[in-house]
Amino acid sequence: MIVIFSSQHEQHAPEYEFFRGERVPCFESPSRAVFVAKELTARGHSIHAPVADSRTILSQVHTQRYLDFLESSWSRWLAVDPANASTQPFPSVWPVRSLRSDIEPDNFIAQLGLYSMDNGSPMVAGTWVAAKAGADAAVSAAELLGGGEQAVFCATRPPGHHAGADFMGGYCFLNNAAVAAQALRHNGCDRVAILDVDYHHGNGTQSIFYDRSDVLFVSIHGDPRTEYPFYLGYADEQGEAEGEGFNLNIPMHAGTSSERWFDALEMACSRISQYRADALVVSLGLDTFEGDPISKFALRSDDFIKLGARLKRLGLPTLLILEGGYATATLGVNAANVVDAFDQT
Ligand code: SP5
Ligand code: ZN
Repeated sequence: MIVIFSSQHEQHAPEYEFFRGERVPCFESPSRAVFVAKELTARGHSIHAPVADSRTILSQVHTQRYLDFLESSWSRWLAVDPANASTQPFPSVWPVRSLRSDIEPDNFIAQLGLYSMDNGSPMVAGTWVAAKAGADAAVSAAELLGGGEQAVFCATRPPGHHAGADFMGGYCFLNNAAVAAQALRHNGCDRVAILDVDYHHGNGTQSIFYDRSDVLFVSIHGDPRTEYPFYLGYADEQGEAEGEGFNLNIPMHAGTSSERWFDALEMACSRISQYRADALVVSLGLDTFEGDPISKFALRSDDFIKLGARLKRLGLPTLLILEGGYATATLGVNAANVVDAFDQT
């Protein structure tokens, strides 16, 4: 399988995030992509840099004011105080219910809160360049599918599925899976299905396509009653307006066995088959792994072979896009297991 990978990812290397009030090293680290690229290379896959410019598609997925904010964030952060060069910006105030989010504040910290769902997306000087390279990879992969390729894997970081039209969150800045789906639509697919198997609900992707029937969103994830992102991902969210019936959430309790997880995958696949999609985008989070440090499902490395084989059986042109997965040393094996099973089934 063709793998798209940009070395620009390493420019996004924040030092710390917050956990229970303490600074801790970021779970979402450059070594994740290094392990993935290394394992795929060892198994004989060819690795290509992105060639497309995602700007046009990005502006169909995200608002222009959010894109402008992201691209200019680091210089705005330095404008607050040049000494900020050695620190990371974090939001500290958010426009929740009864506060106004329609007015663009001048204050950078106020903008940070306006364009964030949490304090979980640490930024550095190279964040925009790295995130943009991920979106470029998604568009490049969509173009390869258009050219007749059966499947492409984007070994992308930072991840994307928590990022909405106008906000970042959960390590995500640009929604790579949404960009991929939109690029496929742009290139002539009438119906695109997105299957999100990351441990965490893909709230950003769901919200981007919630009122659309041309992109089906199906997600299996930890029950939001107890699991991040908490405020979206319930089973009663089925889409609205045109999109009514084109959103399927399958929340599973923390601690779900791999056997039950594959039952959920069957339900997800049957909805996707029934939809008669022209192409499939998989938000391939690997934090469902039993060894993941921040998640609570129990898939073993061999289960990712089973996942790849089941995805192949859908019989659709497929873009696999890396999302979460924080058992870093095993991430390459788990990703390559999906990719190889897809190729060999
Ligand atoms: C793309 C993706 O997987 N984003 C995940 C963001 C999760 N952020 C909140 C994590 C809360 C973690 N609780 C950790 C318990 C560790 N013992
Ligand atoms: Zn996740």
